Amino acid sequence: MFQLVNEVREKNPLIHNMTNVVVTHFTANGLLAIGASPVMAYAKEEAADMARISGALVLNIGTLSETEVESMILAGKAANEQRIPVVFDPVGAGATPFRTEMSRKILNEVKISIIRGNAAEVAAITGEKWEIKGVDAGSGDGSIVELANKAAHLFGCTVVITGKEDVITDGGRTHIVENGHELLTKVTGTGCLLSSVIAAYTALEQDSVKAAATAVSAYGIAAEKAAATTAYKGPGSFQIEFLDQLSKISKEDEVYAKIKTTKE
Ligand code: ATP
Ligand code: TZP
Ligand code: MG
Ligand code: MG
Repeated sequence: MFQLVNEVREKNPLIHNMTNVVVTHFTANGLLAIGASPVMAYAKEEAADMARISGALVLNIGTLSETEVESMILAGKAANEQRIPVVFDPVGAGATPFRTEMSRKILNEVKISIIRGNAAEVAAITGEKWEIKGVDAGSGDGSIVELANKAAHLFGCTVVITGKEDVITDGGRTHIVENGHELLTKVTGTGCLLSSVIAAYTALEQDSVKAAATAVSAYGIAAEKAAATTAYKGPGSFQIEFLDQLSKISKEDEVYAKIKTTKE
């Protein structure tokens, strides 16, 4: 499975990120660290052209505007025409009606390969109830496996719900990943960067469940290694070490993977 980690480094896929202003720099550095090639392009005059030459497209609504969503739809449709995978991160869906509405618009107009969000965001686009505070998931009493399954069937794609445990499912096969570290919740953009890392892996692996599970586990392992030497200092040092560890992750790290397969 982790062969893919090395392949991304060897093949250096171009990843087109239409993402939010909070995480742009961190996302570009994180993608460089795993061996991918990041590009950000938003203007409606070029978004579709950039999507067409990329290995995968990321649509992230973290600081959305109506104009940006129009560009995202142009890029998404261009990617769909060329069968280029599109990853959707519905940041803050459910927090405001605008975010939920725009998420639904994107999902209606663009064929998405993978949705990656926290439980509250996935619940919001699926029409389920879950507490949300801004862009952070609150508590909910449902099962995240059931929620992910419901979303996968509803949108006909792979769904990744992250949190302490991560669920990856296409509605048929389901993996639960237990890698990661709590410090990831103290650095903004770690969910957004993960969506872009998943995009880099899915650019080279057509099996989107396998691509996403590998990406989520490798990412969590890098966080565990970073925390081992920086947790006592705090999130600032962790963030820097995390980028360093992402740049070293390789197929040899599969021994640290904690991936449970609940449905084959
Ligand atoms: P939120 O805004 O709710 O924090 P997010 O979009 O930032 O959501 P997260 O769910 O925080 O995304 O996921 C980002 C990364 O952090 C994932 O790799 C996930 O596995 C990891 N993660 C999140 N919470 C924990 C935790 N309590 N313990 C370990 N890893 C975690
Ligand atoms: N506000 C709008 S987008 C954003 C914030 C704080 C970044 C969210 O990043 P993540 O990865 O979901 O924590
Ligand atoms: Mg988080
Ligand atoms: Mg997020």
